Amino acid sequence: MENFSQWFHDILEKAEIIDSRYPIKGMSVWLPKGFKIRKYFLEELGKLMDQDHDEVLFPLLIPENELAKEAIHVKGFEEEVYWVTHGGVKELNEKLAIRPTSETAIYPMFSLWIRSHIDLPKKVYQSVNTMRYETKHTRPLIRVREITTFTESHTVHETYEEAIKQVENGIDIYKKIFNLLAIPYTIVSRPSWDKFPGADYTFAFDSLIKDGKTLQIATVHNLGDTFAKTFDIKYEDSNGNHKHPYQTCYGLSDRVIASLIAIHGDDKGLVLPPLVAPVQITIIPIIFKDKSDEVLSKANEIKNTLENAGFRVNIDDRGIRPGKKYHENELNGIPLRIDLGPRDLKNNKIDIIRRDTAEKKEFSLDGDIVEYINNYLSEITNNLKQKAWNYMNEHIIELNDLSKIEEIVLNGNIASVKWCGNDDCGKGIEEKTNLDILGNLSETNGECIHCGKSAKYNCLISKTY
Ligand code: PR8
Repeated sequence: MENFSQWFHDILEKAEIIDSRYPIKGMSVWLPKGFKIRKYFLEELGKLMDQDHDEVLFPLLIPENELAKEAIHVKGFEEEVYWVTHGGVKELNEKLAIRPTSETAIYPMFSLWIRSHIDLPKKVYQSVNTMRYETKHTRPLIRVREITTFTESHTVHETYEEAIKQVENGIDIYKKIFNLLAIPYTIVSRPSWDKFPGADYTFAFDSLIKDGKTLQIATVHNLGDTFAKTFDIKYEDSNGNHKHPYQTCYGLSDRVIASLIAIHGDDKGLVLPPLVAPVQITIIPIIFKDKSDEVLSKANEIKNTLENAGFRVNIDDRGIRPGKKYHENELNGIPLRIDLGPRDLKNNKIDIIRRDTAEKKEFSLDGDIVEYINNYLSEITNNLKQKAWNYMNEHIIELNDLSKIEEIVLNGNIASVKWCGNDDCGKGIEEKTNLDILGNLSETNGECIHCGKSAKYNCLISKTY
């Protein structure tokens, strides 16, 4: 993959994920294949979210006065908000913001819903579209102006400790979904200048893309009681005292789909983790005139068995050359291909070819095909996970010399350095190197790579999207 940017652009088009020719910058059309990947992703995420949150659906529009209430928050989004100013030809009395995120839509309602400590904790989420007038270079799925797959969670708690705990829970949920998708990640606490606007602190998941840049794929924020104070959210505790609760929020987006395409794909096309593959197994009947009925009926029998067990199966019996079918299946990232010809019928076996390694195995149809395929798909997910984690870990380089950092990072790596944690020093590093401090990975001691004072953190530095 010589030129990642071109590869990514081409794959979205060739594998029919999205059509980015929609005539508004930063907005694309989800095509049927892409939409299915998105749907299976959202279903799995929904299952995880539903275990501990209630799903809700808030309106798209936010009154200007609500958006403006939280000063730091509104400042952070000032340049990115789309406004609705007219209803038909009539100018609205109050401008309405299209949600860039939903704190200021949800929290005024929380203030109506939350009365007593028995209403807490409250944990809700929604999967919606949001709009941000991004000023940086837009890219399909990666930096869009209409974020079509924004799953945002908002929680409210009696104590700060509970909010801290909820931040950890949010992190755990995201670890689970990324593990299911075989996406490797680093988790850091963002430096103060890169926190979510209005948050006490922000944890972020980043993944390393093949062009050497990191992509922020999820964030988890502790909001403290800042928003509760602004939106007058109060509860009565068990002693009858009225208090402001503590809040968290966390979210992820279309970028997760971008990262799974970018991380696992290869020169032949998509390589999809089985969980989100629109088709998990494709059966290719090798048809000769006299035997075609028998081959097709066996193919259908296998398809039915596998479908009844819950797999997504397709028989590719189009009248085109098998070579062309193989090529298309590879492009579409279908995890397993089954070849079935008259000779296989006679020997009561099939050939199974996996997309991730191109390995071909023979399977005797006397065996339990459901169990075999199930195990094989898990093996594929595990292999994708292992490969992707190895790649990322090999590209995290520990450094103690600031003069080498640009070369190392611009060669496609993430640098891990010791840092004092001081804002001015950190911004100094960013200015000198023209790179980005991702944030703190863990605590440490020793010497700061920049100012030489005592170091507090192992800190990651990269070129970010
Ligand atoms: C919040 N409030 O909003 P966050 N295109 C694609 N993905 C994007 C874009 C974009 N333009 N902007 C952000 N994301 C909090 C938490 C409710 C939920 C993705 O946080 O602003 C990024 O992966 O960090 C980002 O981490 C995630 O949405 C959440 O957005």
